[in-house]
Amino acid sequence: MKALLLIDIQNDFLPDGALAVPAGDQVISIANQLQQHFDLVVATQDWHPANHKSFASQHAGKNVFDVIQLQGLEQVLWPDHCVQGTAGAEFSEELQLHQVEAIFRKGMVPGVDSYSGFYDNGHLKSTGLTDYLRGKEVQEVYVAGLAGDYCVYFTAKDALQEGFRTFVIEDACRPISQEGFERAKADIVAKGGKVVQSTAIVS
Ligand code: VGL
Ligand code: ZN
Repeated sequence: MKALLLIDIQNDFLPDGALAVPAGDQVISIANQLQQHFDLVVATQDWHPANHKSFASQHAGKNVFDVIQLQGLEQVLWPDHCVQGTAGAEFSEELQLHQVEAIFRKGMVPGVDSYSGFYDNGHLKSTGLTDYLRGKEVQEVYVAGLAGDYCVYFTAKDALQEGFRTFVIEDACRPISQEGFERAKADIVAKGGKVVQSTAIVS
């Protein structure tokens, strides 16, 4: 079985959002076209409490994009984003959700960030996504969404580690930094994953 993971296609990552990913809105129509080609579609949703420690606003004297140590992990400090219950945390209104069977939320624990749909950044707690996918007999995981160099990358890396055949759908992702995305894609390929285009799936 083949699953499509739609990563964090939420208003705050779209143009005019709190943590806008350049051209992030361009993934939406591709994500919509892709869904009918999969046995299973799952979405992730970044879902932070207002006092989340990944927010620069929670650290006196720190600025957005500074890097700090947080519970022993390197942490980029972000603008406040995807705060639970706010419009910015909602999925784009243009994203089709009727085929999305489950939504895995992440980033709820204030002291630890969670880029991957599978685990927090410290790999301390599972979201249950691995067991969910195995329960549906999924062997192949295709990853798309935002941001290509953060949550897509960390999700794909964990998918590989969990033993899924893993594909990043390059044109269905947009990164915060293009350079970061190039490194991310190279790392996924080095770890045995594949980078593919949506046209190879929808045609
Ligand atoms: C993300 C930074 C902070 C993402 C989430 O979805 O890639 N990036 N939180
Ligand atoms: Zn976040």
